[in-house]
Amino acid sequence: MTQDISKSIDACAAFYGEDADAVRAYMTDGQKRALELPNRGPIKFTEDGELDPAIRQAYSDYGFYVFTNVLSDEELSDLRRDMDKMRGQFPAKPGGKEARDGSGPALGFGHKGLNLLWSKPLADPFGGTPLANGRHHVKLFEPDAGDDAPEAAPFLLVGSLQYSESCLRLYAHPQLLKVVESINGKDFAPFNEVLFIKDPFLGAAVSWHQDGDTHWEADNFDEDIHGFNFMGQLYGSTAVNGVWVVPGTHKLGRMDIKKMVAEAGSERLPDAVPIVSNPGDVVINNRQIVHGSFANTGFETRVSANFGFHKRSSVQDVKGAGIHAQAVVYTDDYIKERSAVIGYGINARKQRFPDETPYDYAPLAGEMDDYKFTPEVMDAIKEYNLKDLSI
Ligand SMILES: O=C(O)CCC(=O)C(=O)O
Ligand SMILES: [Fe+2]
Repeated sequence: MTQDISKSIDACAAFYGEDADAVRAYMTDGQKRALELPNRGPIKFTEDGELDPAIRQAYSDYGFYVFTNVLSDEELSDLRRDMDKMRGQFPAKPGGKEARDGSGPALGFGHKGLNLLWSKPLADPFGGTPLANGRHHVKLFEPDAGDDAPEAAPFLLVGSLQYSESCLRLYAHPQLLKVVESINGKDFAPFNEVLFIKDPFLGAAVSWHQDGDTHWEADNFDEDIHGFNFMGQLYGSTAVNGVWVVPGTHKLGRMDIKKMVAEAGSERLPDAVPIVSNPGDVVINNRQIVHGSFANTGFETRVSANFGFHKRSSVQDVKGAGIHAQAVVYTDDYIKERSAVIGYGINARKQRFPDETPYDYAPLAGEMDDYKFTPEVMDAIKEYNLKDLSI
């Protein structure tokens, strides 16, 4: 089912010098262990529209679940086409004003909010730095990308829905939003949306971390309080290019990652497993789980279309953490404004996939006429991510 990655594992190991054998064994074993876990399969609901209890339980046990074949071939090719188009709109290098394909201004140029982030090839830009409130405690090994590598490679596109109609439509996938409802309640709230871009022999590492920032000490702390991300896979993911997670850590509170790495004797945490997926699969990943990805030293591209959701009680009247956007108190109006992209997404999806039953988002019930999707909407939602609900 999943890709044969033996060539990539060899290529990857060769970057690690004296650790080559250890890396080869870790990648090979991880890929195998991941496929043995009972946390993958199609999305299923009960007759009452709840997420299948066995899936809910497996998601709770492991902190992630791979929903297989969620995206139709049509939707997947829309997403890939948009990805190629966006790559053309990237500047040739960081900060460039012009799109590299000559189509006009570079994507995100002049935006106040986070947009396209770059990294030195194969580096770990967050690891061991104070960025993102210092949540990436250690720096991962940074393989040498070689003399022919460019100075910087695209790494993260933040606020992706404003750049791609197919990302906006994916955001409103009715089955996925039913999953959100089942876990976070009918009045669920947005989080943020990004594309993680991990090109072969260039893609940067994301050091081990937990995403949540706000509610670790809360009296009502539980495994779901910092929400989750969906990760839509445009090309699949493997042990070499994918996100690794430490199952179960999403229930344990804030983890001491430095200590975990010290005890393991290396950055290769022994209890971690990679998220292995095929193109068109969509992963649900708890934001509290210890997770990260190594630099992509293999032949396969990974692009994950991430989009996350919160319980309303986790964000309403809560002061944001300031990682993804300004740290303000999230009022009802603020959350509603940020939720407009759900309304537009639902309508955009209805136009593209008229045979599908659209998701009915309770907080916008009776107001959907205000969220008609037209091409102008893509301008109207420019910089919508300034209001990401960062907790
Ligand atoms: O995709 C990756 O490599 C990292 C993903 C991640 O950290 C996240 O989704 O929170
Ligand atoms: Fe993360």
